[in-house]
Amino acid sequence: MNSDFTAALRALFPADDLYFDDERREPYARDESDQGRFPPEVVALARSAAQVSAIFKLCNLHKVPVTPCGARSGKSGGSLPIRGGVALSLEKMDRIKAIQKEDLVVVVEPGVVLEKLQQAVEAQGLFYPPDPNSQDWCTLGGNIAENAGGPRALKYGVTRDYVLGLEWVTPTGEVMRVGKRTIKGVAGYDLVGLFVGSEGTLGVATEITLQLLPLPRAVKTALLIFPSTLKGAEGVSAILAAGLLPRTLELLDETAVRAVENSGYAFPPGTGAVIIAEVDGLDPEALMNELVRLGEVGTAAGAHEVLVAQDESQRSRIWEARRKVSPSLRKLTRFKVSDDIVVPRSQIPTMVQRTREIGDRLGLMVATYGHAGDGNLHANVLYNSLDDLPRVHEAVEAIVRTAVELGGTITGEHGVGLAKKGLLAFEQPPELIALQRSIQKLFDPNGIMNPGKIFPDA
Ligand code: LAC
Ligand code: ZN
Repeated sequence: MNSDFTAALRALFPADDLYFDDERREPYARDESDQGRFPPEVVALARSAAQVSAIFKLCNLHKVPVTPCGARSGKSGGSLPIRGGVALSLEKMDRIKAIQKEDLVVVVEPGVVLEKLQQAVEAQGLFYPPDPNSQDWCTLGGNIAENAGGPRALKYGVTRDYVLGLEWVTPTGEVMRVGKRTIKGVAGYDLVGLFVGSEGTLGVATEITLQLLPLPRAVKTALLIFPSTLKGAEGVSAILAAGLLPRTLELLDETAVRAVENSGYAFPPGTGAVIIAEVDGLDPEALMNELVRLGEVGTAAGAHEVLVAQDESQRSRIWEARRKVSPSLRKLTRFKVSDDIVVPRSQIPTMVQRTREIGDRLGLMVATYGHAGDGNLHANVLYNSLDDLPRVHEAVEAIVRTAVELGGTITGEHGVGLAKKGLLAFEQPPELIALQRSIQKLFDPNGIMNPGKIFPDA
């Protein structure tokens, strides 16, 4: 970064919105991916699309890499400035601009924290379902960049399904509106579909138009207790095959259960694995019937206990246990790699079994949990010594290959980012990767935008 670049940057941003000092740059060197520390040379806090456009133009002129970020809650390293340069944070663009109740639409800036949006729309009887399980700190811009999913995707789909339109700044600094603000609309290519999930490589959203749903009037949650992980996985398949559509079907395997117990949560004696099932709708009585039916199917598949949350506090206790999984696993061993594979739903028991076998074969502890109803499992490889790393990489590769073999994918919601760019070729042939690289080149001819992500190194 030369002095001309820094001088031009200082002309674009007020001094308070540029961090050059070590202390304030440090947090921008990390995210939730455990991929390492990559400090940017400068952090710039954007407050408008015009500034974003100007900084992208400047970065092109001086060939300086720029990596967009928000809350840095991502799990694949998407927001890590691995080539230094600028970390462009959208965190200060945090206004909810409009909630249009009659249109069931909300317009937000990218730095809005998801929970703030959820609370604002719920206060008006509206509902925004996607929630990657970090709602108290993740931002909408990051949700868009990664196409975030989460527990409720089973019934309600993922972020992409709610994005109607975007104000988008391309890597060369053009500000454009893509998409629409109506439910239907097919004019031109689906650029919203291209941009959502582009992991910060094709530009950034500076305004987001989302569709909403009416808020379900009733929600009921149950904990199904199984003697073993395999029985739990079979329970998931059985529930789905019975034609039930709960809004969540989360599975915690034996290791995940143990980790959560270590953090102070008590499951009934004999708990091997658990399913958290949640149903929602308009009529509480119909809902209770649905949950009873779900419990019967679960019991037939091997659940020895079904506990239904009797009130909101019991319900939030259950979800607290679920939210604790990832941090609790982190405490079991010194290190962990968290995976995010998806398999067709019929293959969930096979995937769970094979993951266990891979861990056993390599002598590594593996915990599997997650959005089993979607076939989306977070397989975490836990280890204590950096000497284990070759085996850990072997395990991750084997898990990912198995998912692809079973008809699945290498990532369901965390993205490829830095963590999995070496694994993309397991799933996609060279021609497909080449086509995507050409799209990237079209948008970002100078390769300044979040370089080194998604695609394997040449
Ligand atoms: C979860 C995040 C890690 O499901 O995706 O907890
Ligand atoms: Zn998840």
